[in-house]
Amino acid sequence: MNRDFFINNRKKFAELMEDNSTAVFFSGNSPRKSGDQTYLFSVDRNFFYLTGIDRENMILLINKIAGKVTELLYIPPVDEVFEKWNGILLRKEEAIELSGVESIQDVGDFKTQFTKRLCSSNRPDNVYIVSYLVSEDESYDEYRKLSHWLRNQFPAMKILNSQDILTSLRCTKSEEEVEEIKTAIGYTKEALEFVMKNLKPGKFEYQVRADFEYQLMLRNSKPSFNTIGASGKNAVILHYIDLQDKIKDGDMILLDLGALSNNYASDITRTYPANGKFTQRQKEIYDIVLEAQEVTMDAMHVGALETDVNGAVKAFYAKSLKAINLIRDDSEVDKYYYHGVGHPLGLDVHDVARRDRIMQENNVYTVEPGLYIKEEGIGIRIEDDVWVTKNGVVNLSKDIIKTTNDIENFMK
Ligand SMILES: [Mn+2]
Repeated sequence: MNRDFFINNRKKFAELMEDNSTAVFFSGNSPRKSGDQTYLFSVDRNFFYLTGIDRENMILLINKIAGKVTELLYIPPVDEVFEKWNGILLRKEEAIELSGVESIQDVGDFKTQFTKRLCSSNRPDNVYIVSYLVSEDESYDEYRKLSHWLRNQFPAMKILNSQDILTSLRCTKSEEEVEEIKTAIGYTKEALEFVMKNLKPGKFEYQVRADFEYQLMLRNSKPSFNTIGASGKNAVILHYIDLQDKIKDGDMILLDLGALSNNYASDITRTYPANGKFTQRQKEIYDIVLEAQEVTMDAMHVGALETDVNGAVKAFYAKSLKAINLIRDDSEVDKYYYHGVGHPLGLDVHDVARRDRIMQENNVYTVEPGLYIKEEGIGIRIEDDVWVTKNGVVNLSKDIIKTTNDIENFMK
């Protein structure tokens, strides 16, 4: 991605922060597994959004003192022994090139320099940390440690939450971000086509997952979350990630999955008949879910309340499920449809969101109605990723086939 994007993100953050403040952002570390082993590193998405750097153990500082903004990036120093085992560390020049931050420091000096800054004559009045929930104890570990240290050492310092600013910025996607999501959707499409071609009864759910993730790996991508592959009755479990069952003839498989492109996520769900042909009943339910998707997209627009969009889907289901005699009363919809119709999408699969959730221009949402009829072993969800523009919603994943006809023809 173009580094101007990240430079601009910092600029916008600085504009929105209070004067005489300093903001601290951690890139995070690989969680410890056992002994000297760690889990795979996944960069803190706020840090990536502000720097474009996907590396461990770094700290970004944005200072705004008397209206003047300065930026500092702390990175691990070159360590030849570390590099022999773990790979080459990012050099100062590369950090500047990627992020556009001009001042690069040694991460080992952070605490001393930061303390000095807080004691100096032009010290900030406020320190911004990332806190996901209101309580500081709920924030990420490094932020929690920092806030405890601040409270002990600098009790007069005001601690502010930078997540509010970051959320307002990250909700509005730039053209470049939408392009990344589209790329991630493209990988998902190609991998799903491979899955469809290789799907057959007798295959195990984990093998379908392997088909999908193998195709992502061939494209130097990876899953944006744990792949869900639920056949038959398993599909009524929304986040089924066991994937141990053998797929039976006559069953469908619900695949809720996605890929990453530069840390931007796609999130797609398709439901396919294992043997390539839907039964009449499966088709009937499938077409209701497909129509629910249209109802959802029609209800979405700039200024729409998320709760109203959810309400529109439920009203549609109430009508449709009564028409096929599955329910008698509107209140019974909850038995067969028990989740929200979508969520914001971006650097996080369940992306940061404002509390009011009024749809605004350049938001990206998933649209994922479903129906889950446990007693019939039917679970269907269809999910696309859409971009809210002032001219209406644009379905970014419309090229991933989803009508029963198109699916049956493709799988023939
Ligand atoms: Mn989703």
